[in-house]
Amino acid sequence: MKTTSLLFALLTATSLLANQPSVSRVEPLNWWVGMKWAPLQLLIHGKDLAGSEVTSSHPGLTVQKVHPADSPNYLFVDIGIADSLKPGTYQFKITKPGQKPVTIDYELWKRESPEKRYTGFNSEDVVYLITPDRFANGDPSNDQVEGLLEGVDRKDPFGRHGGDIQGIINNLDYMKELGVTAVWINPLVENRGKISYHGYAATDFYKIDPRYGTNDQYRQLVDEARKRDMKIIVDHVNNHIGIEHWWMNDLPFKDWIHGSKAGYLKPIHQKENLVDRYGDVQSRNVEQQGWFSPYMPDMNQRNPFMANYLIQNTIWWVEFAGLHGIREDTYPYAYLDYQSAWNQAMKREYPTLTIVGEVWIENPVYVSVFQGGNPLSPIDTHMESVTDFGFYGAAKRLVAYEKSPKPLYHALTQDFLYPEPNRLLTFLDNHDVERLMYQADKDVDKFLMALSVLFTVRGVPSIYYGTELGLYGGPDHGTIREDFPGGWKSDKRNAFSASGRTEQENRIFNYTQKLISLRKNHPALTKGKTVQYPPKGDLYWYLRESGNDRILVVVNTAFLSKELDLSMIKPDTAPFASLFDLMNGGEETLPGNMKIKIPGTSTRIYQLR
Ligand SMILES: [Ca+2]
Ligand SMILES: [Ca+2]
Repeated sequence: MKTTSLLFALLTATSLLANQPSVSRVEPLNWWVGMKWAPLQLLIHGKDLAGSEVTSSHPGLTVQKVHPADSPNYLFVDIGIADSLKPGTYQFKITKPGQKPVTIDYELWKRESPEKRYTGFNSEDVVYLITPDRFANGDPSNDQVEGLLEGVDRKDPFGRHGGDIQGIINNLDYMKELGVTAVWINPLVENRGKISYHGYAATDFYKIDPRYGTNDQYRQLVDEARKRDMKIIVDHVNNHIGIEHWWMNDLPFKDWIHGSKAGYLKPIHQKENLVDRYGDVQSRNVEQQGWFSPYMPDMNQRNPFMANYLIQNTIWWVEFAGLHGIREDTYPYAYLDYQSAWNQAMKREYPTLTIVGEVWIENPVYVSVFQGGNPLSPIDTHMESVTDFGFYGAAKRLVAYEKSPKPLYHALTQDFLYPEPNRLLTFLDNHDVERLMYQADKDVDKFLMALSVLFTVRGVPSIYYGTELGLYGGPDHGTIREDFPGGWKSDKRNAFSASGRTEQENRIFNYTQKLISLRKNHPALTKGKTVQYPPKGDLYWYLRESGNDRILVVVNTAFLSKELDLSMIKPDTAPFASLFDLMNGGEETLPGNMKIKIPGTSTRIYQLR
């Protein structure tokens, strides 16, 4: 009898122990007092949490609702935070009948003064895009991190090269010298998987990849940038994750992601069908629910807990680091109703933050519907800016394919489609497409001709790191994202300083620096009105005007010089008597016949005086 009781007691204790709840993760990691977003929804992950009661240690911190998940190892808990609550550490108690309760500490922080902290970016800024693994290795001690598969291998174009946050901090002064005012950095959150140096396969949304540094170091980067009057733009992904993401082995809900490792849809990258009034539903679903790659599962933002999770995570990073803007990856691939709600939530919390959505379609018709306030769009995205792939697709044709200004002229004639064309993010290259020097087939004149256009048209210009040197890159992602020369101690030369650059690199650097400075000093270029003229063969010209600041830009894509008839140009304000060549210096009085020569393969930027 005794033995049986003992056995029974032992069994009970064992089964009790098996059901003892435990907590391994609470997200968001912390929150702040005085946020607009409410209620805060905590994700609590651990073991055997289903059926638990959650209580708080303070009346100012109320547990409004505990939501069970499909997996017994999760709780989603709605929390109310009184504005009067003092920042500090509070406790939540998780209690299951007959079990020892689990207590978790949760920190509520004081918000830092919002002045300057969240100022967005606009056409007065110049954006510099960095692929952090390839820019500069400021801390070789983090190149190899225990527990992460990929170590450093600079010979492999698709491997990790060791660049990091410290490398970016070390070179902020270089960027300042060039004149850029905002830095967009490809994603820095943890990517545990293979071939993940690009950063778009997140495996932990709340952790900077240890090969780049720490969360605190990221905040330090933003602070260091702010000291230099520079802004930081986070690269964010609502659409997909990496297959090694921690929750893939224990999904909270059956519909947390679309499909499963065993079976999933594959997008056909026909984004036009999202706005096609005749588009079939099947293809649309494939586009929005397909896995971005076999290693990048697709998140289901129509699961309300997933939607809350992603919105809170974005707010968390902006608040934690004091960010100025967001570049949202693969915008059309996530549900458009969710994306719109996400944009609105961000704007409610940070009215001055700028969000630019990546819409990779080289046709303004389709890009334009993604800018907020467009009545032609099936849904108002409430998004201030979109990546101007329409401009990119046309402007690269100045130096490649047709080698003509006509596609650019035609693309700009379609600006009537955009509610705010001057808010578009313009570019000639980025981390996904061939570098400008590659497009120009190593022809420096062509390269500078196109670069001059980028810095004199409407929009927010952005360049990819190394474009200021004319880096050539290659035909694929691994080689496009080449190492910045001098970012590694063992490099033969250091192109971060003039003495380490070749003659050609210095020519391009100085030219870029001058274009940026010109843009900063001329309101006509940043916010002036545009008047463009139909191209005459290889000759194309446009006028930018803001009050008395009148700038004439002339592009000649022909090899030989061409004549421009100035009598066609009539600024709003007053007639002009001379032209001042802003890049090369020198004033020219108007010839009697009003005709000037524009050298072959060049862009001339004149101020009308
Ligand atoms: Ca490193
Ligand atoms: Ca999707």
